Amino acid sequence: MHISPVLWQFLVKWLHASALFPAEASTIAPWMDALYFFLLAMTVVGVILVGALLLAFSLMYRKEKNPVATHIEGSTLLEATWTIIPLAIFLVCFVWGALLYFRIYSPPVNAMNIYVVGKQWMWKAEHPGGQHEINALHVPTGKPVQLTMISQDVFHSFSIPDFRVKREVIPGRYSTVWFEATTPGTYHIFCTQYCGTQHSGMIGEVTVLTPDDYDKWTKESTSGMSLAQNGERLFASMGCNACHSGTAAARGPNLAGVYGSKLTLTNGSQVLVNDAYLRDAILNPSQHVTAGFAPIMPTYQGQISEDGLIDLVEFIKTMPNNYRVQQTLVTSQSDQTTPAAPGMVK
Ligand code: HEC
Ligand SMILES: [Cu+2]
Repeated sequence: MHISPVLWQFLVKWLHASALFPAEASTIAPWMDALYFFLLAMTVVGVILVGALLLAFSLMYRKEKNPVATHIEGSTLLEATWTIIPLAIFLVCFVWGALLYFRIYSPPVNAMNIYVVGKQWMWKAEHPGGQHEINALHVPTGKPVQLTMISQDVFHSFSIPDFRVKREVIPGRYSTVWFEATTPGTYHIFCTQYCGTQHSGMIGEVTVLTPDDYDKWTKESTSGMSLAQNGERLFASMGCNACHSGTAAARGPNLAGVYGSKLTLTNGSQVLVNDAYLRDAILNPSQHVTAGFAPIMPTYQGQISEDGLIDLVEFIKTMPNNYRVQQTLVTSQSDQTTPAAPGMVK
């Protein structure tokens, strides 16, 4: 399926120029707009149809023409028609919307990940390379970007109208959204959930750069330490490595390679280890104990900020390649289950 490019460009450019519409600056935007226009068109057709019939009937059956009310028996054909046609239209909207929904909420595997922490009243973006930005976000064109977002206080909602993306940012839980920017330029970021007195000031700017400019920006704005390196420091300073040293004698499982794997828990259920699971495993270890281990891990609730958690998660994610805590032990590289991690299924 393809959207007629020339007509489309004309329509959208005109709407944008007349300030009726945000720019279309992501790959998903034309698809969202197509559905939007379809809904708009169906609504217009409905309004015209109902309005015209209303007018026609009130003329046809006015008092002079029709002094005595006629009793009209029902018509199955008519009933069926006005049931089936709207049903078909609604089903089209549903399927179309569902397809878009799945596309928007399942990021491609090659997406680059950027963390976003929302708090009253600002957006903080953290790039894996360690670049931090406040109320700003730099992304390249032509590459899917996934945002892993969390709130440090109340509910917020992250929205970039020009990309047609928006998602709730929730305290205590990662939510994600992804987009692929198409056009270099700057675009608005909004918080679209009322979150306190200065909610309207919780805004920012996305800067979309060409891949070359983006590389330049990445190099210029690096803070020297990647998130994973910060996480590695935390891992040592918080004493995680005491139990997660990666050795066979360790009291905790070897965390290298755990990201993306399926863990079996003591209650027999299986879980996929993603960002959310890692975060939760650190804050509520007793909620899901890995099979083969004692529930001895202390909770770190209240002892570590969302930023710190992101650093730890990023460190654990990248562990197979930089597990310096136990560099001598390379068993983590192999796929076979090490004795230290009996609960791990690849
Ligand atoms: C007292 C020992 C101990 C300390 C300290 C400890 N852990 Fe654990 N950890 C465990 C044990 C045992 C398990 C497995 C049982 C469970 O899930 O609770 C575990 C499980 C985990 C898991 C779940 C993944 C898996 O393979 O089971 C993660 C992630 C984790 N720990 C990270 C950390 C981090 C990060 C720290 C430091 C902030 C830390 N742990 C500190 C003992 C410890
Ligand atoms: Cu907000």
